[in-house]
Amino acid sequence: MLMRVCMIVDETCSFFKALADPTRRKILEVLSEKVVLSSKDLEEITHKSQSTISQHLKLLVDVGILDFRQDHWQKIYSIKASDIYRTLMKMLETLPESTVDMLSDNTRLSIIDCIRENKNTSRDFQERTGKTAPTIHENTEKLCAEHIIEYDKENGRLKRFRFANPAVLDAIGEVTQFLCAARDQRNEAVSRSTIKDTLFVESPKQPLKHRIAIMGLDNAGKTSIALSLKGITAIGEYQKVAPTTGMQPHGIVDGDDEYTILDFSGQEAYRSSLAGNVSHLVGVDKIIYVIDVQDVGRHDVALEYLQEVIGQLKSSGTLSQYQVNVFFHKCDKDSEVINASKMNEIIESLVDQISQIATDGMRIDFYETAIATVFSKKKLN
Ligand SMILES: Nc1nc2c(ncn2[C@@H]2O[C@H](COP(=O)(O)OP(=O)(O)O)[C@@H](O)[C@H]2O)c(=O)[nH]1
Ligand SMILES: [Mg+2]
Repeated sequence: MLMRVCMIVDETCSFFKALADPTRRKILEVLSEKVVLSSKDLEEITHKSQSTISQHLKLLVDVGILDFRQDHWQKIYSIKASDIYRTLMKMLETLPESTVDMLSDNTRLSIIDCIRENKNTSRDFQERTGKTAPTIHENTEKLCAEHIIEYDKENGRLKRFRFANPAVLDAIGEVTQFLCAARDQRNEAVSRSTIKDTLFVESPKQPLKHRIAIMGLDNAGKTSIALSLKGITAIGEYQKVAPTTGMQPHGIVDGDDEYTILDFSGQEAYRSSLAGNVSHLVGVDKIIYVIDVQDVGRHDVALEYLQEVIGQLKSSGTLSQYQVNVFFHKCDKDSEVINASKMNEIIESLVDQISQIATDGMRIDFYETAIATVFSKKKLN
């Protein structure tokens, strides 16, 4: 069986936490029978105050299991992920209610995820979670006591854990798939709104066809940015990115707007010919200049190249036609290479240096950018 599973333990944990509360479970139970109800109805059924109920409803909407529509002055709720709800109920036919509590814990979910990958010893769990042996022991004991996992007693000193009840595995598999799909959708929505924001060109022409040049050193992330604006969110696509040779156009249509992103190679040989001949940039509305903030050793070269391009445009008398955006790229949120304060320091210094290169009357804006891809993995059994 080919199964796509996301490793999103935190989100899975929040999902089960949302289900672990008796009032919220009651809300779901009622909605599973009545299909749609207003918050007022739910207040009456659960005998809870309006503010309590609305907090519970918000949480269930946030994790994606409930949906609502506004009907005049009130909200009407329904179960959005009814398949998942049914799978969860099926799980609870064979297991106690407390199973849901068991699954709303990061350490225990990570242990379960390890077993799913056939990494089934305490040592595997310690490695995955970074938790101590006693903590792992305590949690495996709890999972065993609830009959979620079990192990062979005769199997020497090394315990190998496995699932005791396939319904749990089904439920978790379905929940993670659901959460993965929701995350993909969110990323796509973000990337769509980002298109307009990123590629927006002042004083739009008729018809609305824009040309945008994306430039910078090789490996700065130019092609990845173009791909992400095209709405490609799968990490595999980014790993496959080969160095661009020459110039590669990417077409993007967004409503009435058509954009052509000219992805210029940043390899040395091509850079010098491009900087020396700016006729490549005729008809371009906007230049996005990408600098890899993490590639500190090549910042001088990156600034030199930018200076050359600006110098050429200035001497051809066309500089004022261009909007220039500088992207400080690979500003990864949790970068292991550079910490946040160092990153800020680097960016401040780059802004200073570029401001000196930029001449008066030039339209130049600075942005921090990063591509956050969905972490997913494939299991082939
Ligand atoms: N850490 C990090 N890596 C990135 C980011 N964007 C792109 N990359 C990686 O940077 C490398 C170079 O990207 P690519 O788009 O080929 O750069 P180009 O040569 O400028 O077109 C690839 O391995 C990308 O996966 C980002 O925001 N953060
Ligand atoms: Mg490229």
